[in-house]
Amino acid sequence: MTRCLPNMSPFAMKLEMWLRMNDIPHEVIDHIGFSRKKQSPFVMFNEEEIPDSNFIVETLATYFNKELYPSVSPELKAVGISFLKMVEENSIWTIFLYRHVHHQADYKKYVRYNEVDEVNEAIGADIGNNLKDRAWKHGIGRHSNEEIYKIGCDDVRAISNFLGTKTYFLGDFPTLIDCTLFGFLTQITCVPMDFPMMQVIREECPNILDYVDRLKVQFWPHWDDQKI
Ligand SMILES: N[C@@H](CCC(=O)N[C@@H](CS)C(=O)NCC(=O)O)C(=O)O
Repeated sequence: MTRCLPNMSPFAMKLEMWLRMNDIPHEVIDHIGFSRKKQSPFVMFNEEEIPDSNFIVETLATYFNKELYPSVSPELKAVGISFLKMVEENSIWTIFLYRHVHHQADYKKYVRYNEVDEVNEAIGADIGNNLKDRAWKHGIGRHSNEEIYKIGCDDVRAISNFLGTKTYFLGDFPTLIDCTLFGFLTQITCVPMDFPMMQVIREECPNILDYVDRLKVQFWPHWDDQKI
């Protein structure tokens, strides 16, 4: 198996990035399991389980007196929230479908759920079937593969166009949307599968590669030691 990322969950990557960005002490537990809402990530905080990356950051932001969108205007905050919803409710499906459903065999090179080969295989197939079913109910699963990738590529172009030459997505200060984007984009840029979205990034959106690198260098200095 080739290790390429600290975590193969974009939502866990987003959460860890936010904790790092805000200097909140934490310990990452390598745990294949779900919260009471049957999703990951979740945190144990003051002996209480908090599921869902957005509810987690809201709870911790209140407790540690942090702002999710510090130093930005209400208009820019609205843009940040809109892109966050686009990525988390729409773009993310295009990666999940590409790797877990359309290219399950290839994806096995980069992720391992269990030491036992047969169990690993069965979990991978289960995740693929579950995602296919959920994608159909969401609606995106009703499109052809090409249409799904077009949706992903268009979202990537929108991210690149809005980012432009700015340091962070909303300007001079890092905010929650940078964490969501980092979690999403690294699943494409760091996993050497032939994502159509990666082709767009390479050919049309070099600013995305610089942006991801910038965030990595600033907030994740020991990245190479933490790839799983
Ligand atoms: N809104 C949730 C989404 C989390 C999510 O979709 N996590 C994925 C793993 S990356 C998951 O648990 N999928 C299993 C499922 O939804 O059944 C959050 O922000 O934490």
